[in-house]
Formats: sequence, C-alpha cells, structure tokens
Amino acid sequence: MSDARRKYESDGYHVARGIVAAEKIDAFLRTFADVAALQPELQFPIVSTLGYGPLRRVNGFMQDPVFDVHSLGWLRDEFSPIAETALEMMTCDGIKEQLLALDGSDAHTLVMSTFVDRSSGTAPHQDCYYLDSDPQRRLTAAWIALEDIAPEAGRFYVISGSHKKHFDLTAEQLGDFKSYEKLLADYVAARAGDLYSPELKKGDVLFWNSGTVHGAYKPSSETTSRKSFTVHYIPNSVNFVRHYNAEKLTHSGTFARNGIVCRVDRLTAKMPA
Ligand SMILES: O=C(O)CCC(=O)C(=O)O
Repeated sequence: MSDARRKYESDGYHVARGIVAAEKIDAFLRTFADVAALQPELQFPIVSTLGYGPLRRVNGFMQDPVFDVHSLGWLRDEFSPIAETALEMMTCDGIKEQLLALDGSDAHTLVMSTFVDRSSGTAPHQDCYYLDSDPQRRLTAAWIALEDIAPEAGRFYVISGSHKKHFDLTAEQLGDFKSYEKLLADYVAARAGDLYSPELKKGDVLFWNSGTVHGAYKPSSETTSRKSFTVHYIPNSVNFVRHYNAEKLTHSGTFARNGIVCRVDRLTAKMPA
C-alpha cells in the first residue's frame, strides 16, 4: 500500500499540490466567461435548488454553484465548450494518478461535479448523507482550486479522522437536511481542534472520503471570489447511490474522457426553452 493511501485511510483526506495545469484552468474560466457573457439569458442547473436558473451575480460574482458542469454539453450545444474544458481538468492524468494512489483502483466513474465562483459558506456534512458508493465510503471527492484561495473567501476544511464516524440519524435528520446540518454543526464545534483548512493555490487538489466531515467557512469579504470545482468519483467496481434528492435527478447516460467514465444525471425539473 502506498504511503499516501495509508495516510488517506487514517486521516480521510489528502492534499496534492499543483496537479491541475494552470493553462487548463485558464481555458475553462475563459470559456465559461465567454459563453455566459454572450448569452446572459441562458439558464444553468443550480446546486442549491436542483432546478434551472439564470446566473445571479453580485459584485460580478456568480452567487449559485453550477451543478454537473462536466455534462453541461448534454443540456445545450452552447454549453459543450464549458463541459469539455472542465473535463480536461476533471479527468487529467494528475487526478487519475492520485485516485489510483488513494483507493487502489485504476478505473473510475465521475458521478457529480460543481463549479463555485464565490462561496457563501458550506455547512459541515458527510457526502454519504447525500451520495455514496455501495458498498459505502468508497467514494472520493476532489476539491480543485481554480485560483489561489484567499482566507477571506471562506476556505474549505475537513475534520481529520472523521471518515470513520457513523451518526445514528433520526427520521427527522434523514428526511430534512437542515436538521442533519444542526447535528453536524454540533459535532464540528466539539472537534474544533481537528479542523484542517489548508491554504490552496491554483491547481492544488484536496481529496476526501465520502465519510469525511467537511465544509467551508463563511467568507469575510463580499468582493473576493473562491473559484473551485468539487468532483466526486467512485471506483468502477462499486455502485453509485444517491440518498437525498434522488427524485430530482434522472440518470440519462454515460460517456468517457481520458479513461474515466462520466455519469450524466439530468435535472427532473423542466428545462426552460
Ligand atoms: O466547495 C464547498 O464549499 C463545499 C463543497 C462540498 O461540500 C461538496 O461538494 O460536497
């Protein structure tokens, strides 16, 4: 077993520096800005509602994370260049090498992705509340810094060792994520000393397990961006399960890029004309 894997299995996270090329990041950001500027009326799939909406901007920054950037091309032809430049990063050799080192698998499926321009903070949670592998906790997520992340932008954090924690959830916590988030906020407050929030530079990637408790601090600045992707992968030897909001998505197919299978889940909500 590699040293990285041993440490990942004990801590529940791993940081890999500079594995996504700056040119690929720049190409994506430029492409996204061009498409959004040319057709500001276009609606995107939005993470918080799992519905479609225009890109709401304050101080020039998008307020809503965009859902499943990797498969945007399946929604509209105009979105294809965005998806393709995102996939250049999400399926790059550096990411594949790290996934192999961390979970021992050389074949993965990308099951979900998110693009954030500016963060308003993320409540602590384990991804396995929302989505996971079956058998559980074989899902690995990657947080890709698309710029040098300033402290005032609200940095991402993980709780070391928390991937082994199993919460006994009540029916209310299972059915209502706000109630679940309250439980997790109490857990994080009690383990404040184990919070790890590294400085991440453009091209750095923080990997974590679907059991690892993580979140992002609220930003202290209204005018600082926090450009990042989160991308979720499972080894092809396990199944994918969605535990929350499954009814809001329709599995619509798969495609492959650089040896990684990419899952396409369309929002069940009606796509605006
Ligand atoms: O980027 C963030 O602030 C949080 C992302 C996250 O928690 C996730 O994708 O599971």
